[in-house]
Amino acid sequence: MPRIVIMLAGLLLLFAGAIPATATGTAQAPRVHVIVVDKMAFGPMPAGVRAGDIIEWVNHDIFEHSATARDGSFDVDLKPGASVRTTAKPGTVAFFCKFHPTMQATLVVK
Ligand SMILES: [Cu+2]
Repeated sequence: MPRIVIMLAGLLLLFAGAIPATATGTAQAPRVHVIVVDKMAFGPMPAGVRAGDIIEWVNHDIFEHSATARDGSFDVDLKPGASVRTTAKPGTVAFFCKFHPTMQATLVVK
């Protein structure tokens, strides 16, 4: 009898801990979004990026590139084959490559 009471109490504690995180959605872990740079262009922009998520910039080209925000919020140098991680800040940010200014894209972070 005491054993089953302890088990039930344990189950209740488990559920009590789990419900607030899933119900409010505030405890979501940061996600990683990959942006590939290849053939002198930024690949498709990830959808659903939230503030605090990780952006992983991956350069598949044989040239050095950068991802340089026009508002100065990030400036990532990408050697050939390199990958660099940054943390997403909220906003809509246009960015370009310092070495090839015609390479441009816009990242949306909610
Ligand atoms: Cu470039």
